[in-house]
Amino acid sequence: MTVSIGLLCGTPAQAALTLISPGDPGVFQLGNSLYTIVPGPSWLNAEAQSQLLGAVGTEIAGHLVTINSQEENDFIYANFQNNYQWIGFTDQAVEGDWVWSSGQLVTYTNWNAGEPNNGFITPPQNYGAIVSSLGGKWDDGFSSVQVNGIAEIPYDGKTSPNGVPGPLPIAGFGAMLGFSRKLKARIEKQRMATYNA
Ligand SMILES: [Ca+2]
Ligand SMILES: [Ca+2]
Ligand SMILES: [Ca+2]
Repeated sequence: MTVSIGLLCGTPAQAALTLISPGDPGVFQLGNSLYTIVPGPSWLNAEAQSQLLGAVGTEIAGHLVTINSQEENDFIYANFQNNYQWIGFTDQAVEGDWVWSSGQLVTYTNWNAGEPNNGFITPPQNYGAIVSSLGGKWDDGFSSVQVNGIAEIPYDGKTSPNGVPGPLPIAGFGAMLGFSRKLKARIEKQRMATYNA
């Protein structure tokens, strides 16, 4: 479903988030985060798609996943087995300075042996991916790689960003199911796309 937050608050619309919930098809929860696949094909588009998602009751925009710990990496590896998928790690601004798109501090890395190698050619590899065929290790990939990403969306199930109970969902499960089917179709289409490590 799409909710205009500005409209609900009686102010000009500034953002529209598609809201997801624990238990929705393809949505997984770990602690105060929800995770789901977002379509690429590029890292930049997958990040943009992540920023269009929020959780029902919380309504804070997501990002490509920030992997903070071995526990979170194990969780992502266990639930998203699509081989090569974008995570929110990038050194696009300053070569070799890897940062999370969420702005969170780097507390954990899980690079595959020899990575990040920047690809050795131009344009360089500036975008992080988790690779299930490598046991959940990470690679830095080219912007031309066409794969999906994994989004992480803040969720506490109780409060909105200003600390008061969030608005009730204004669309039914049918609307959410329609959204999920469309998303699944797009993801399946892109799953056929090729990639290069
Ligand atoms: Ca995280
Ligand atoms: Ca790089
Ligand atoms: Ca690489």
